[in-house]
Amino acid sequence: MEKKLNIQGMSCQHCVGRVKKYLEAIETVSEVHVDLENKEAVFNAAANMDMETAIKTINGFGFTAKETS
Ligand SMILES: [Cu+2]
Repeated sequence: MEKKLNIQGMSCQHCVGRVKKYLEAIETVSEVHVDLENKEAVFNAAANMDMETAIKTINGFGFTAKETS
């Protein structure tokens, strides 16, 4: 299913790459698109994906992530 995260604090393509690489490494995640301008990550994931851990990890990078769908 499609998941969306609003991610505040990304300032350049390096930030985007960091989030993208992390999400792509999650087993059930595919089709990751991270958009700097829209401050958004859109991807496909299993319904039972551990979103809480993903958000905590992204926040650990210094960003502020919030699930929007
Ligand atoms: Cu950056």
